[in-house]
Amino acid sequence: MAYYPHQSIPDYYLLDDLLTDEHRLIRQSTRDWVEQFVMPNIDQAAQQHQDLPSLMKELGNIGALGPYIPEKYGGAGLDQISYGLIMQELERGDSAVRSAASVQSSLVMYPIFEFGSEEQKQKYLPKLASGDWIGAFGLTEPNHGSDPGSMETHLQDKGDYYLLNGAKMWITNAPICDIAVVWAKAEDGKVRGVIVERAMEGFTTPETHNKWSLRASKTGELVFRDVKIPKENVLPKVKGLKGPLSCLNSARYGISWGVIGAAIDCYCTALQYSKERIQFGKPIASYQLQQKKLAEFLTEITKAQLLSWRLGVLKNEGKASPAQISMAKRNNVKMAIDIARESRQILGGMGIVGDFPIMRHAANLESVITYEGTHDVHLLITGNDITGFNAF
Ligand code: TGC
Ligand code: FAD
Repeated sequence: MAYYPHQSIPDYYLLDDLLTDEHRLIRQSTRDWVEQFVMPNIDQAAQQHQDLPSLMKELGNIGALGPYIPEKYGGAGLDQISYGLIMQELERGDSAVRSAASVQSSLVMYPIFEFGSEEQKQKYLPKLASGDWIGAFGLTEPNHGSDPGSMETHLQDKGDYYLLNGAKMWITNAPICDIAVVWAKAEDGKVRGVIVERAMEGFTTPETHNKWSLRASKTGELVFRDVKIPKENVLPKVKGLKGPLSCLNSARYGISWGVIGAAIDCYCTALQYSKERIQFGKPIASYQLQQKKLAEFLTEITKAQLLSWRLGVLKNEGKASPAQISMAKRNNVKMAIDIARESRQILGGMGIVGDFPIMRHAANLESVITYEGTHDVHLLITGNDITGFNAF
């Protein structure tokens, strides 16, 4: 593969000055791992519709699972900027790699840490942090995607246990999960979170095949037919839709950083290629039309870096609002997908082959712009926040 691993990563506004030595160290070690483990193998994995072998164990080894979960539960006890930088480096490799880490960290470990009992934390978090266990997050259903409040999956109280029935769709890592954090309506109509284990009778996870996007990530369904859920598997500390939506705040924040990595990989590839590719006797980088594209890429990447960094500071201070997170997720994913599409054009025909990473990033970002709240849903969240009118 003709990717350019050692070119300099853009930092046009010297944002490194805003980072601590620890931040830079964490970013560098994640970057080194991505260049050794992801870059050389990812094209083949994506072409063959396979995830990278032992990915979760590898991510556990580099501390990318639950980076901000306290060390006593197996996490790394890092701050939110560190989490963001890890997501950026992982997605520079591939969105599927970032997805694996962000689902496990923000959508599985976070709710267990935030809403779980002490027993649940001790039982699940260390094994999830090490990558020994793989987790999935079940919110979306076949009939309810953007509107999870209308979910049909439900719990029936049977005294000693609950009976879980229903189905979740489009679930990252469903086919390979050991546990799933699943959101279902109890008989009082309130949404509850339950931890479903692979061995529970009536629980199946059929795979979704033939995706053209996120091909190095497994996606599937979670199907529940009279699954007996012991009462100790219910997350005790949250009721209502704010439970799953709080998890999304954490994952969406991570995505706002992650997609900067995908954009950087496309930008660096297009810049290098444009300097080497000669047409009409000169490098195509010498033509104004190509320079306009490259200059705008760097401008947009720099703006996105500032947005995510500031959001990280607000998150560290406990001040980031869900609407601020929506703005960053929406803006940065659109920035990245636009750069991927335009970079592909700079490479001409070479832009469509797996020798370069651009087409893979562009295809992946079609999922990223849809999951964790679509581009339009995030606009409506901002609209609601600034006008006070709900347009859903
Ligand atoms: P609404 O009435 O507005 O709110 C219901 C309750 O939730 C609270 N709330 C939030 N709490 C925390 N964080 C947030 N972001 C919150 N947003 C709302 C709200 O205050 C209220 O609380 P309470 O106490 O009053 O009950 O709810 P709604 O039904 O009108 O819907 C709101 C809407 C549309 C914004 C929301 O449902 C939404 O975000 N929809 C998009 C769905 C989505 O993002 N799904 C993602 C599924 S997971 C996924 O895609 C993983 S991809 C994995 C990978 O990376 O591979
Ligand atoms: P819909 O909600 O049907 O939306 C279709 C279109 O209608 C969109 O353009 C949307 O913006 C628009 N729309 C919807 N409502 C409105 C409105 N009120 N006003 C204007 N326009 C509107 N989910 C999980 O729970 N866990 C996971 O791990 C997970 N992983 C995923 C992995 C992949 C690869 C993909 C593709 C999805 C994943 N999802 C997951 C699901 C994802 O969150 C949903 O696809 C997403 O929330 C959108 O739901 P939907 O696909 O049902 O689209």
